Amino acid sequence: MLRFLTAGESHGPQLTVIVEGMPAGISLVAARDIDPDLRRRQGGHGRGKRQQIEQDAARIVSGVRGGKTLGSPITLVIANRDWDNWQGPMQVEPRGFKAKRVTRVRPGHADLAGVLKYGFDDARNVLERASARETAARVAAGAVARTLIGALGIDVHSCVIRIGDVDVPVPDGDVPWDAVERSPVRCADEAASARMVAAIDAARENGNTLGGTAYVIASHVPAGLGSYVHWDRKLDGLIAQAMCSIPSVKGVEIGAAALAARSPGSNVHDEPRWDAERGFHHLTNRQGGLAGGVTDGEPVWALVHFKPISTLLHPLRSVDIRTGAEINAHYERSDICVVPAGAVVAEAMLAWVLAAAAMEKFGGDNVGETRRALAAHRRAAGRLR
Ligand code: EPS
Repeated sequence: MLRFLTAGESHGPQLTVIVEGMPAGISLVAARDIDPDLRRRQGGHGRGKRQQIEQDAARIVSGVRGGKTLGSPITLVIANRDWDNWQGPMQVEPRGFKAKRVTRVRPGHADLAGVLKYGFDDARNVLERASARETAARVAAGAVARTLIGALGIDVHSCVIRIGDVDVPVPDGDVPWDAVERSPVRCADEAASARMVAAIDAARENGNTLGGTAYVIASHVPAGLGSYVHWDRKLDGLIAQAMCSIPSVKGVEIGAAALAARSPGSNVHDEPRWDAERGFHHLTNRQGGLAGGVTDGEPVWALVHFKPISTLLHPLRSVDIRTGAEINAHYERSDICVVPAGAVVAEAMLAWVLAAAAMEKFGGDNVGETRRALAAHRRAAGRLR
């Protein structure tokens, strides 16, 4: 079973990730396979001052020898450079500790819900872990997963299709991924990119924040990942869970879900065909590569909707949890828009879910075994019954 665990507070000394269940024999080099994704997560127009402090890089401290995975747990460490500025309020030891309490909880953030859950009198106990800083650890785990699915021929990409009220159509067909990577907002359309940048700048001027929508797609996914036999093995459900676990995400569409909801069935469902060259395939892919919770052999794609970031320079009104008085919410600093970065996190989560599903179906202690099981499956799946 492939699984990962992250640990670390936003302003603590480091983030730690343990990835367990990776087969042996996969080439894994942090500077080549993980750090580029960490840098992509830090980017995007609309990021705040924290990203100017951090230069995220992963240090592998277990599970890899001579550049190859060993099959043992892989531990990754990402240092928080901002720790230098927070050693007092984030001190681990009790002696001399003085908390600077956060009591003016921020609307839209986990502050109040977390305080109520854990019985805290200081929202910093919540926001340190609820911070989107944790997504750096997930992107690192996703990058490890990407080396596994990459070895199986699957690739994962993302782009931004909406920021605030600026949008482009949902891609159908090939996206120019180079153009996406060059865009400051990860949008392939240059004119729309410029409008999105302008919208973010206007929000910054107004002390406001913006949300939007990311498109995420995995290609060359074999048919048969996931299962229809139990609700908690359905891969569309697992993808939705993974996406909704990303901070700021409030909605996920698998394939053209919103369009399907307002269309007659004859315009929605994907007709299958068979030919000797491609085997079974579909004429369209509106179901996002998933039927009954099982991959159908088409690319898996989803739309991920992000709400605007919660911390506002011109704060909303809130409550002080000490006094009950109505007051402006707490402000330290914040991003204006995280949708471009969020798209990179969504990519990591999709890579992860597919890697876990591939390991469940194909298994293998060594990636050669995994590859051989996949090749046998692909041959069998292409044949007429
Ligand atoms: C983030 C780190 C955080 C925030 C942001 C994203 O760092 P800091 O709180 O020190 O500025 O910049 O997270 C949030 C706004 C949030 O609400 O979680 C990161 O590394 O992505």
